[in-house]
Amino acid sequence: MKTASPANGKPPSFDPADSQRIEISSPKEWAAGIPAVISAYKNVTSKAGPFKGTRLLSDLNQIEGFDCPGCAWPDPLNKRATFEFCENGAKAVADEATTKRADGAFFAKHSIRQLCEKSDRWLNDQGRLVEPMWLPEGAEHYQPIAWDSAFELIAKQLNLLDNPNQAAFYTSGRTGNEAAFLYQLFVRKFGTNNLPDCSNMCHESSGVGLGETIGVGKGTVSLEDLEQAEAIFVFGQNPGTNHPRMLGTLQDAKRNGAKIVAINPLDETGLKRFKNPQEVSGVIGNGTALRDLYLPVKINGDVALLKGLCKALIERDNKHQPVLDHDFIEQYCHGFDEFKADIEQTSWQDIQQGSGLSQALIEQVADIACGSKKTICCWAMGMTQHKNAVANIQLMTNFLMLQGNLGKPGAGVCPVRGHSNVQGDRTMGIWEKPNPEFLDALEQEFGFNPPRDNGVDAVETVHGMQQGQIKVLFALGGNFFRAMPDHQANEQGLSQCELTVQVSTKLNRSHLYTGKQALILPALGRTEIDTQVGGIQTITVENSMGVIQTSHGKIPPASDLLKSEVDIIAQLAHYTLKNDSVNWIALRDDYRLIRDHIANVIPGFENFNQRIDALGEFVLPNGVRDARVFLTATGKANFMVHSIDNVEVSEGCLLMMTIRSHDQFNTTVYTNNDRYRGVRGTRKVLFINKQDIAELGLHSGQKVTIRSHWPNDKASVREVTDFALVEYAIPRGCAAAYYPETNDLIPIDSVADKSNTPAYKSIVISLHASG
Ligand SMILES: Nc1nc2c(c(=O)[nH]1)N[C@H]1C(S)=C(S)[C@@H](COP(=O)(O)OP(=O)(O)OC[C@H]3O[C@@H](n4cnc5c(=O)[nH]c(N)nc54)[C@H](O)[C@@H]3O)O[C@H]1N2
Ligand SMILES: Nc1nc2c(c(=O)[nH]1)N[C@H]1C(S)=C(S)[C@@H](COP(=O)(O)OP(=O)(O)OC[C@H]3O[C@@H](n4cnc5c(=O)[nH]c(N)nc54)[C@H](O)[C@@H]3O)O[C@H]1N2
Ligand code: SF4
Ligand SMILES: [Mo]
Repeated sequence: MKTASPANGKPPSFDPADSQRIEISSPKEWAAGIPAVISAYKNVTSKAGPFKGTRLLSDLNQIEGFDCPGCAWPDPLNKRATFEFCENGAKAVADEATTKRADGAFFAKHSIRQLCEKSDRWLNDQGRLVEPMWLPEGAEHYQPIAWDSAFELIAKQLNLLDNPNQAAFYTSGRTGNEAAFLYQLFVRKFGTNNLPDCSNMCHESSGVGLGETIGVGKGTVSLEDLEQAEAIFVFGQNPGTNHPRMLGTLQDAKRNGAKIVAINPLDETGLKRFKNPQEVSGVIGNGTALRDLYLPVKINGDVALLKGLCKALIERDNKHQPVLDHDFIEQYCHGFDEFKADIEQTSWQDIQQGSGLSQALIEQVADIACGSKKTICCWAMGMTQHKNAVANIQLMTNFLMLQGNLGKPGAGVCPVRGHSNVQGDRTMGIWEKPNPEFLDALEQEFGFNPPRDNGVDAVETVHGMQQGQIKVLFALGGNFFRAMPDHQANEQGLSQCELTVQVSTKLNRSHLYTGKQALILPALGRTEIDTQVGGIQTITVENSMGVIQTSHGKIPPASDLLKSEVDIIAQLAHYTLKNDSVNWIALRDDYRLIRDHIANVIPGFENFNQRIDALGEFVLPNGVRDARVFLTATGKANFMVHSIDNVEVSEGCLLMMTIRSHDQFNTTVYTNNDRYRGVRGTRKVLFINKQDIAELGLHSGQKVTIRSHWPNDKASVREVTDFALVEYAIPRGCAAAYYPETNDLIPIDSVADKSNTPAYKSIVISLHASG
């Protein structure tokens, strides 16, 4: 029986020092400019030191440098500016290159119980993990362990299982292609498809939605397309914070005449005005106004809005205005008549009620769509983390199809990915539902029978652990415990596991909520030089637009004991799979050999090594983008019928979304500030409409308890306490708070239809005065 975790099963939500010094001011009217440059340099130089910090920034996103460990926004193809990074990329680099260390002495000093009391920010602030650590059953402290012993321990536990499906192998999206390919090969040779990943919490709804509609789960546009577009719709995305260099691309598009529409319950600063730090005018001038139109859609109101937008186009077309691309619909699409009939039957009243937007405003968006021959829809988590997220994605795609905006320059779908290699990990086969062609190719190349049954996704992993069906959780990066909803369900599941293993760079809460035994395996980060027997290694990643790029670590590793992710996986396989036909150690010694296998297995990677040797990057084929080929069941792009099923919010309740601040990377919290939204010193805030505050009999600044409501919830009460109300421009009935501190409010069963993504952005809450 493990006793280390705190008895109440609840991670402390916040810094004890938090909310002592709240400062609230108006949201900023422009993004980037000088404050972003200062913040970038301050971060790297203070954490990594002036010399190493400056060196790192000069290599960031350069062709011979390393790929930014931040988001998946692409770099310009075959050309780079001197400074090809943003403020938040610099923060991600600084966080990895920190000179602080969480070593054996640190763990000897702090028990698990004590560490559980610390905030996420404090944990991350302790610095890099530098030696393998082991938490024996019943122990209060992690203790150092030799690498060999760690591998032996894992191999023994894995081989003790009754069947391979009792283990699950999670991946976070920072893992490079070579490690990802090797990992899925090992997992499948071990005998399971249990490969949950952070995509399950992120763009899974995009993959599922696009797969059914256009036959490819990825975006269909390049940076050049965005620059050429005549209209760009940005749905449910906050690029000023989460993909900052996208603002530069939007600025280019705007200068070429594009109209930009922002669809978001919050009028996010980054989309208002951009001062490009790379331009003199961005430093001393007023910058560029980006969005032409802002639509304050209600949380979860996008299905209604999109149906309204399609209705406006169809109504105009019915009046013989040349609006729809009938040739495209005729030649390339399926299901138009049914779609059209459904849209015509949907009333403007339902559309207005469901979206919270007037018909007049939706007609204005339709004007922009009609004035454009090349339209792109971009989106991120505001669309994918709802119960009806797949409907969101499919209706966005259908809206584009009405005007033939797929598979032509300047037009298409653009899901903007999160982690720097989350898209590449999927391409490499990190997927619990692999397609048969991929498995066939794997079988052919490696001469084994890969398992054919689907494995578990992230939510199913928690269920599996709770039910005692999953006994080992191995995580390649990430912070599974903190990133997932419902800590109660998670802790219950994890504590029943025989073993949990985290391959990590920094300390986080997943190291504290563990199985009976736990291991921390410290890995090299993206910035660090990766030396193997065969010399210094290069890795590759795939950005959000299907471009494969190389990445070369530049600084010496934080410790001699660190291993690369490839090394860790290769040794894990070597120890676990006895007498295996694959020479794992040879693959570890020279990553080029892994790439040769990838070239043989995955379409689009032919001559992989040769191509990266020549140019350092190449573009993967994309049937929709390149030739309007739709690999769907009908062989065409499908129109999909969806009804407006808004989440039901009862009287006196609000619908809350969980969002990122400007100073965090997912569960890694850098500071308690959110510069653009005007919040300093605290993350314990709830953004809410002024009139809702008054109607609920509360007042601005007041501390409240937030309680969530879910039909037939297994937990008796889900609540977080002492949140300060911040009056904010947000539609009535809507509220917003930061992730991950509010993840406990979300039951594990609250998920998107079909994609099973946690509905992190549709939480029904009530507010209760504190004290
Ligand atoms: N600096 C930094 N960069 C990051 C990350 C980070 O944490 N920090 N995380 C990375 C990852 S993994 C990801 S997935 C991306 C996330 O990037 P984003 O998706 O931009 O991140 P979120 O903060 O979740 O923001 C979602 C946006 O959707 C809006 N929204 C919420 N609900 C709705 C809705 O119902 N409809 C509409 N139309 N909008 C809605 C919110 O107001 C918010 O602006 O960023 C990546 N990049
Ligand atoms: N409420 C709410 N919850 C959410 C979301 C939301 O919007 N709202 N968003 C969801 C989304 S989109 C995502 S993607 C998930 C994120 O889920 P994860 O990807 O699991 O979480 P991260 O916070 O990105 O993981 C951070 C940890 O990764 C490790 N790490 C960093 N770099 C490396 C590396 O190079 N190698 C290795 N091995 N480890 C490394 C560090 O130890 C660090 O502590 O969270 C999801 N959870
Ligand atoms: S936009 Fe994303 S990938 Fe580019 S520098 Fe910023 S954080 Fe890094
Ligand atoms: Mo993500």
